[in-house]
Amino acid sequence: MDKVVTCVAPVNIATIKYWGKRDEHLILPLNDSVSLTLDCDQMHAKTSVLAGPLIDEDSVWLNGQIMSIETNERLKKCFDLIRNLIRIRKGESSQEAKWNIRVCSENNFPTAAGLASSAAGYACLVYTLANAFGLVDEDLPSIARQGSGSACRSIYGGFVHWKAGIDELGSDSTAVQIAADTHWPEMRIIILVVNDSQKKTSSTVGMKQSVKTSELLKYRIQKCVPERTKDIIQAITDKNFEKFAEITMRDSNQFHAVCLDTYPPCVYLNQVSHEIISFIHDYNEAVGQIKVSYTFDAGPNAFLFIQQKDLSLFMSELVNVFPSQQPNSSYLRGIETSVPA
Ligand code: 2P0
Repeated sequence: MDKVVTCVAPVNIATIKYWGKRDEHLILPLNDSVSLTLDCDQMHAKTSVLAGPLIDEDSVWLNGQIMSIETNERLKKCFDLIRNLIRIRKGESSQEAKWNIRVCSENNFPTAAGLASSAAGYACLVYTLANAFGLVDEDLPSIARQGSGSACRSIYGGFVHWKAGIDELGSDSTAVQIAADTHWPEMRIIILVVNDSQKKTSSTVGMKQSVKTSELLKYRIQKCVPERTKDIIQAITDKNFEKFAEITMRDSNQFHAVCLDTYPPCVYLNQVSHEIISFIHDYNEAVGQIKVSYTFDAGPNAFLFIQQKDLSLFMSELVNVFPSQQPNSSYLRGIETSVPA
């Protein structure tokens, strides 16, 4: 290979949250999750790969800083799995599996701030490596999953279902596309960045603690997620916004309830997040219909879903209530992003 291969992978926003693993090493989840992948020109990771016999060692640069591959089990695993795939597809003695690889990756948004950076990062790494070696393969979501669970969902655009699966080796734990990004052209996402600093408890650590200590997590997995997953897939298929929006809000709230039920608790939402939640419910009540919904990942930043026809009225209310970048107060920056272009 004598040329650099560059790919872009966007973040995905979960409407049914992944929280808890049944296998820490293989990154197998306890429950199904559902998400929407943003457009490539929005929040994304951009990764370039160069591989060849003349490259002296593997190296990975993330946002201008070199990463240690040897001490990063997940990064190492992704390299190993891609090399395995090369041997499977091109033969045991393939020289390409022995080449060293240089990777350079950048996010165009804050890293590790609860904005799904690892999902975009690992999806992009695996997809770019696969492209560099000419491997278009159905195994890519499973490889990306072993970098970061939610990364398997960013391999696909549009609406995506990550099936938890039951196989101990994870053969049935993979992502499938529910609908392409063209399916629901009215759908928009507004991202309100409340705080873009790195979160205190990483998702990996937080979910491990929840599995150990939260009774509510067990209830959520057995009694709530299976039916919600079925219902939200139906709502997406039918483009039933009210149903989609209600399930999304309920699932976000339950996920954060699980975080508080964890001991010691994982507190990801802050005062501004709670003000946004109240504002959305007040707004929907005032207009007499669910026109907008929220979801929060492992951080205080809000992801709002709304349809294009309702956007301008809502935005005018939003900027009234949350004027951007007020000095000396917790502020809220709005990035409006849309799905699809
Ligand atoms: C999600 N999150 O479904 C949920 C909601 C955060 C809150 O997937 O340990 O970074 O790498 O598998 O994928 C974040 O979890 O965790 C996440 P690992 P990951 O989007």
